Amino acid sequence: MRLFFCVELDDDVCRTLAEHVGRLRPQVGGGTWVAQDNLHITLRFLGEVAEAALPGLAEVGRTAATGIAPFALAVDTLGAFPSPRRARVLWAGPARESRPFTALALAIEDGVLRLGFPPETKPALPHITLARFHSPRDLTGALAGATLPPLAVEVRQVTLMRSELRPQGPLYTALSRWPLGG
Ligand code: 3AM
Repeated sequence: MRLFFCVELDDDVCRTLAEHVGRLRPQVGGGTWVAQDNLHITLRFLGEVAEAALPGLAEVGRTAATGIAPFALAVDTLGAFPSPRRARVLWAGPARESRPFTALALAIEDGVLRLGFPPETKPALPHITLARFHSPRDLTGALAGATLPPLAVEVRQVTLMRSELRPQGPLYTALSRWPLGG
């Protein structure tokens, strides 16, 4: 099964994001937009994982979550990977680095490396993917005029999510959740 660790978002955060994204969408045009209920912050993508690995991953999730106290992420910025001029991913996220988020992602990385997963090569930047583009798009204009209301994402738990890819978009199912701070 295809799995990833993530931070789920409260319904009100998803709703507010979806409203603002709705305004941005005509300007951006095209792209594959993430369904409101699927918005999340990825901590670590794992890919295809055998069922036998689940107990080990549960231990990784539990240990990482227990070691970090609950924290808030100020989601106040819209951005693009790898750059606004050649965007493949449009995201919302915090403008500033979040030490607790980085610590949480590193704790998970440490745990999955011990289980034998190959190392993650990309830095763990907290972001909520809003849309993906098959070919790079110039979003400098759309992003220059776009604003987000400051959103406080309360990070209270880590989720191990299953992703089933379907033609109409992925179906996410939470397999386990662990509270931060134990
Ligand atoms: O939340 P984001 O968009 O950053 O892009 C996928 C999504 O991340 C990413 O895992 C998250 C949940 O699907 N993802 C999908 N396939 C991937 C891959 N092969 C991947 N990340 C890395 N390698």
